[in-house]
Amino acid sequence: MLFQNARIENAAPSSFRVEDGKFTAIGPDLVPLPGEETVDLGGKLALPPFIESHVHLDTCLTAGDPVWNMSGTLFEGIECWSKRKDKLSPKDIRERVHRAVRLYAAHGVQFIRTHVDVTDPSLVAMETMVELREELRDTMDIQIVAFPQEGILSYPNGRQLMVDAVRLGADAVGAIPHFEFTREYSVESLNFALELAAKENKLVDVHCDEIDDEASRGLETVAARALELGLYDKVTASHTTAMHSYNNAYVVRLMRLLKMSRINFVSNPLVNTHLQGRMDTYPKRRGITRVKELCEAGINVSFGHDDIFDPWYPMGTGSLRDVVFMGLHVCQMMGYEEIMGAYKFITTNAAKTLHLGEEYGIAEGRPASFIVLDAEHYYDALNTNASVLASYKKGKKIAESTPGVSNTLF
Ligand code: 17E
Ligand code: FE2
Repeated sequence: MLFQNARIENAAPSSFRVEDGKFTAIGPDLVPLPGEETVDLGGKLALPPFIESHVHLDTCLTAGDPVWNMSGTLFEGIECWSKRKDKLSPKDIRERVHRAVRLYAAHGVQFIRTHVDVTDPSLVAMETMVELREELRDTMDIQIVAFPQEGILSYPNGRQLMVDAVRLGADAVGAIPHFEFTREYSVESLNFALELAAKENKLVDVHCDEIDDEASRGLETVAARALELGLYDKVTASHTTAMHSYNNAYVVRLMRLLKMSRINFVSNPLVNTHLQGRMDTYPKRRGITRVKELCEAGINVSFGHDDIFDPWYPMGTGSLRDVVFMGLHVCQMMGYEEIMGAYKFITTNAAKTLHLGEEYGIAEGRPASFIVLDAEHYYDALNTNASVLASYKKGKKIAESTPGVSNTLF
């Protein structure tokens, strides 16, 4: 099948051929082979599929059940979730994850890294998510992080639960240093998590310093261990909101280590704009990690949604456009080139974090997975909240949408 007249990643119109679920040719001068089916993409923007590099699918769609988060803080969210955990069952998890995956798919997402809370002696969410990862394989690639929401050292039997979760099939090991009881526990929990990952050949994704405390310094331990254990870019630091509040002298010292360690960052600008700064009066901190400076230093950063309608965030439709839109505002990255290239936060940069390798990208020989947006370039797509007209995964259309029409009556 020949797809014609597509602006691939903001470039001039071009064509690409898809055979047996792969891209077999890409270029402006391709002509249909005898009898070949053609699809005219009408000069619209084609991108590699969107990637959700940070979400909690096990908690999604539970806001207000059994209680609403009234303070809007991360810590009250954790309390609310602790109450909801008692009601978890395979049926409840399956139903919510299926709904969330459909929301994402309609918005052009084909890959999700989900954190799954393993501070639960039953590990029911982990077991169910491992099944769902298999079941949903044809429509959504899911990567699972064993996430100790209530701590590794500060939760009963926390270490063993992490080991069990990895045995059940987690792809990555998590940690939450800023939630551990003490600074010593926080360092020890990170040593434990990264050593477990090194031993079991897993990726790492740490909820790292998600607090407005300038003394929260889990990140330096994550980066140092990533370097010393040779894990490098297998390691990701998510949130890192305390970095917003670090003093500049410390950040300059830290940057050297971050570059040497080659770790990835995931920032969640939509949710952390809502959760952070809650103990401030005025001025209130934005509480987002230093995305602009990390990018300028050549460090890989992607953006995640983090939550869809759960104890930490009472909104969300599964559209990563909202995440990018907020991210560019709050990080003050609104230069022309920055806006035009911002899709990379939810495509190629996220692909690096997830280690998708040759499985991802519009290039000959790779799986023919791509999306078509109702715009000519990403600047316009972002600004107009353009619909994802079509989403193809390995050559098969898995979602489509018809843009709404508004008329002025004057
Ligand atoms: N849990 C956590 O520790 N931090 C978050 N941002 C969410 C869950 C959503
Ligand atoms: Fe998170």
